[in-house]
Amino acid sequence: MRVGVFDSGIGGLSVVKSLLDSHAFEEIIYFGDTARVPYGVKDSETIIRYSLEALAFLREFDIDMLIVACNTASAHALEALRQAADVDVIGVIEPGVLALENRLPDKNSPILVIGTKATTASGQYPALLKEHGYTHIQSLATGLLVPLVEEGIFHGSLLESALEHYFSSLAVKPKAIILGCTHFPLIAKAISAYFNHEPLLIHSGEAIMQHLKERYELDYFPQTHIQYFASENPLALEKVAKEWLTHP
Ligand code: DGN
Repeated sequence: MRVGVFDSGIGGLSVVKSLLDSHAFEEIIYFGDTARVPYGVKDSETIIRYSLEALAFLREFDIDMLIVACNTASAHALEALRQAADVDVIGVIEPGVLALENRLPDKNSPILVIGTKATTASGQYPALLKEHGYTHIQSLATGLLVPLVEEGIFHGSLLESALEHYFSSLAVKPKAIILGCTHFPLIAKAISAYFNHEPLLIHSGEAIMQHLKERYELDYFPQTHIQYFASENPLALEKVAKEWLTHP
């Protein structure tokens, strides 16, 4: 299978890591819209327009499936992409909620969803969580964590201050946290350490792979051929890919 993976920038590489670990793909074409990142502060119309342009680019590669490895684009553009595409389009939101349901069946558990401003404003995660019966949902825009990850700050006092800034006023300690932004798996350890009761963390890449395994007959490929494209500064994307794809 040749899969196209699209993100607003480098964040989708955390999803690519899960795709590579699965060995389910013969070929991955990654497109990061690095010239126009972040999508997380843009309005819905713009996010849809950019996402459709990414689809048009990836279509040139004759892809069999599109993975929208960006929570912000999944929250705003999934329907438009599905209408425009002639292949299956998989976003990260539904797989994230289903992964949570598999691992935390108690629907009264307090759930925290963190993401960009645009993802939070869309209300997509809380709406779907409610549809699945969850009753206790807190949703928080934690956009400052995105540039910290992009700066390679995965631990330390600066990150701890940002976590304190966002989480200190939470009314209830979450039993599970949906990492509703592709950057956040890289700081999963720090987030877990902040809440010293070890909440369950839901990671978009792992959730998407679980979702695909349950719905498709996937083959095993010992090697995956991967090509990376960026709308600006591809060398910077390459550098981050080398760092992130070996990140534990
Ligand atoms: N990749 C984006 C997301 O998962 O929401 C985060 C980066 C951004 O566009 N702000």
